[in-house]
Parts: sequence; structure tokens; C-alpha cells
Amino acid sequence: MKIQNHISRTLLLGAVVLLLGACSKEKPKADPYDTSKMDFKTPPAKVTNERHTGPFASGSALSYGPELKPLDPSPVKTIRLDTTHKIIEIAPGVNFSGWTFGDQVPGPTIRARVGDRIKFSMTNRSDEVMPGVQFTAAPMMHSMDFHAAMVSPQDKYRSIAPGQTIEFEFTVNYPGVFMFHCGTPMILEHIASGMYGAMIVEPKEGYPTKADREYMIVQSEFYVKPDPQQRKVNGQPLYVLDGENVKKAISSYTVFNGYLNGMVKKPLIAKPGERVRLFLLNVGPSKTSSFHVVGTIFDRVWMEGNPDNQFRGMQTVLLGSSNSAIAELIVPEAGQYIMVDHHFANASQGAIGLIDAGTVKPAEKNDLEHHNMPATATPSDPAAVQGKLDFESKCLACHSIGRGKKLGPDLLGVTKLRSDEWLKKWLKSPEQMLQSDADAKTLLKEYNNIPMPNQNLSDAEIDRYLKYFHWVDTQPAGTIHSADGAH
Ligand code: HEC
Ligand SMILES: [Cu+2]
Repeated sequence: MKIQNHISRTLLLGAVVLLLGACSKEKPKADPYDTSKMDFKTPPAKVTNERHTGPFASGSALSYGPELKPLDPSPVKTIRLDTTHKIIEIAPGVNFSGWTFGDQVPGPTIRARVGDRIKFSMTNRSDEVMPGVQFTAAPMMHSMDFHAAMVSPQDKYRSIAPGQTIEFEFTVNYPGVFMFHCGTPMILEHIASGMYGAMIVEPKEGYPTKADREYMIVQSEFYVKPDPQQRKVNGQPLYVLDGENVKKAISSYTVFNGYLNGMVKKPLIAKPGERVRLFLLNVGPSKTSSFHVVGTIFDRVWMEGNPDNQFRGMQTVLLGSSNSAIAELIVPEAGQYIMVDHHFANASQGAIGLIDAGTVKPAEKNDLEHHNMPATATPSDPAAVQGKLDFESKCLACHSIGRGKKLGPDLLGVTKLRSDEWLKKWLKSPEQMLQSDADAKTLLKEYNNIPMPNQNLSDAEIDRYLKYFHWVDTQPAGTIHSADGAH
């Protein structure tokens, strides 16, 4: 007995020692995604008839533009994003009847870290009249769907009526760059109207690199048409969602951060030698993005914004609708680095921006803006050249040259159709001409009673347009085309 006991005890001891030894030698690394350690516990969402007042967005974890605030270290993030209906400008002169989170499109970016508790609340304020706005879209139900959360959609992502408030909380378990959006049917229409944004969840230990700059870029499409009721915003036509085209994915604009060529006029700033970290989210709702930066290579790309999904040395990042990435690049030397959706049809609709690492001359900047456009013949007279550039940035949304009607007429041959006098008066004040001039009135009828908005042009600018139009009309037939601009 004793001996047997002794033997079995020694065997047991030996086994334990062996086991321990094996453990200390090849101790399996803890899985950072150990689901048994994740927090899925959330109380039921609370819906009340109390209405938030005051700011439409609040919380120290929110950033309101492409420049991102550093992470707020507090483990609880209290966030409010109320929904509003408001007119947003998406391109020069294009005022769109949008729906928002936090009163802006895209909504503010939320920044958190794995393990943080998000305490979210939202009032549906779609029934409130916005200051300075003559009208808004009819109030309606809205909801919030966080791709960063793991919760019951039937509970947390419920639609609430105007005047109601929903509150819920959750813990973020995975690092990434996650979309949030309204999930109320027709979801497509709610997203296409502007109800989306990004939530950045940093890894628990932060990122493995040190970036000098961090920027958020949200890509999305707009599907617009002039308001059938012909309502106006500050004298300019109102645009509304094109319910047919949005279903066919025929977009009018594809843009970064909510505005046609927006980051050309307001470039992201960097310096030569710096590491720039771009947080990318392609909202869609229906298009794929091939994000590329002209003049550099992505040192690292973390698909979905998670450093565990790493690629090195990439030229382009392919993002389907609601996919995201963090792309880091080194700015090699002074210059302007052009960000484009390399699906060039999307770039030509406005998905273009700049990382400015150096000084740009205004003329060069104009060239850069039209990087998306094919090279065309150029006049030699500098005034006509400027007229051409102005035309491409201000008029191409509604006009073409030699490519047929858009919202307004094809302007090829316009100097043969109209006298300089007429054109000058028209460009100075289309609204006056529409009242007093018979030809202008006929034209308006032909163009579905959509009046051309006053472009606020100076006499000098008008002269340059005329010089450009005259140059166009002296070129051999069929040689001059404007690029395919927006719309
Ligand atoms: C928002 C759309 C829009 C923008 C932007 C716009 N136009 Fe127009 N334009 C029109 C429409 C529509 C017409 C037809 C007349 C009407 O319906 O008012 C028109 C008519 C014209 C005409 C008269 C054409 C003819 O056949 O007689 C000229 C010239 C013209 N636009 C020049 C310009 C220039 C130059 C710019 C840029 C500075 C510009 N437009 C910007 C919509 C626009
Ligand atoms: Cu909605």
C-alpha cells in the first residue's frame, strides 16, 4: 500500500512538474479576442418621451471634422448624438435636404479604446425647425446602429419617434474603425440622406506606430435632384433625395467628408518626413472605394482599422460599403499629395482631396483639383485659362461643353447663340434676365423651370468666362469637351 501510494504520488508529482515545465516553456499567448473575457452585458435600452435640448452633439470623445482629437483616457464615454433634419451644402450652390446625427454630415467621429463603456443617448429632433432655415423635411422615425457594438438590434437599434429619446450602453470589444448609421427603413434612404459617421476603437495598448498626424476621411455618395416643388434656399434651388437613382446606385456626387472636392480647398496639413495616419471609412451606401494617395505608398494598412489585419507597402485600399481601414504613409518630400478614389468615375464626382506638405500656388491648386479630369486643350490667353479653371470649379456641376445637357444647357457655341451683352447681363443677374428677357424666359421653360442660381460673379470674372467661351467657339468642331464633372 505504502509503496504503491508512494509510487503513485511520485508519478503524480512528476506529471505536475512536467505540466508546469511545459507551461512555463510554451505558455500559450493570451488571445486578445478571448470572447469569454468580453463584456456583452447591457441593460435594456430605455426609450422615453423626454427631449434633449441644447447642443445636438456632446461628449469629450467626439471630433467634429477631419482633425481628430487624441483619445480621452476615461473608460466611460458619454455621448449624445441627436438627429436633425437640415439643409446641408454638398457642393457649391447645391443645398441638399439632409438628415443628420449631431446636426452634421458625416456625424461627429467617436474615439474610444477596447474595453471602454459607451453610454449613448439620442433624441429624435427631426421635428425641430433649425435656425435660419425656411423649412425642413417632414419629421420621421430614426434609430442608431453602431457597428462597433455587439447587442440585440431589436432592443438597441429601435426606431424612435420625433420628440423621443433612446439611451443604451455597451462595451467595445474589438479594435477598429466602425461605421454607425441610422437603421430605420428604408435604410438606404436614411444613409443616403446623411445619417452616418465613424467610431474609432483603439487597441487596448494603442497602435504599434507613432503617427505625427491623424485624420478621418469618410467617403459617401449623394443622390440628388432639384426639388420637384421648386423650393429655394437663400434664392438657390433646393435639392432633395433622388429616390429612383439611389436605388439604381446612380450617384450625383461621391465625396470625402461630405463635400465635393472638399479637402482640395481645405487640405489636410502635413510636413515632409512625417507619418500620417488616415482613418478611412467608406460609408457607401452602394459604391466601393479604391483609396489611393498620389505620390506615396501606404507603409501599413490595417484593414477594418485593426493592427492585427496588417498589410505592408500598399498602393490602394479597397473598401466595400461600410468597410474601413487605417492607412499610414510617410510624406517623402514637400509637395501636394492627392487623395483619390481610384475608381476614377467616383473621383470625377468629387472624391478627391489633398495632403498639403508645402506651399501651393493658387494656380497649381486649381490644376490639382482637376487631377480627376482628362487633359483637354487649353487656351493660351491667361484670362481665358482662368475662365476655363473657374468654369470647371463653378459651372461644371450644371453645364458641359460639347457633352450635352446637364441641369443647364451645353455651352458649346453659346457665343454664337447670344451676344456678349446678353451673356454679361445673364451672368451678372440671371434672376433679372428671367424677369425681363424673352429668350431667358424661353430657356427657363426648356430647363424645367429650374432657374440658374446667381453665381455672384464680378465683372472681371464674367470677362474671363466670356474669353473662355469665345476661345472654345473658335476651336475646330468636335475638338473641345469639358471633363465629366459632378452630376
Ligand atoms: C445649379 C445649376 C447651375 C450652375 C451652378 C450654373 N448654371 Fe448656368 N444655367 C443653369 C440653367 C438651369 C440654365 C438654363 C436657364 C435657366 O433655367 O435658368 C443656365 C443657363 C446658362 C447660360 C445661358 C445658356 C444659353 O443657352 O443661353 C449661360 C451662359 C450659363 N448658364 C453660364 C453659367 C456659368 C458661366 C456658370 C458658372 C459660373 C453657371 N452657368 C453655373 C444652371 C446652372
Ligand atoms: Cu434615420
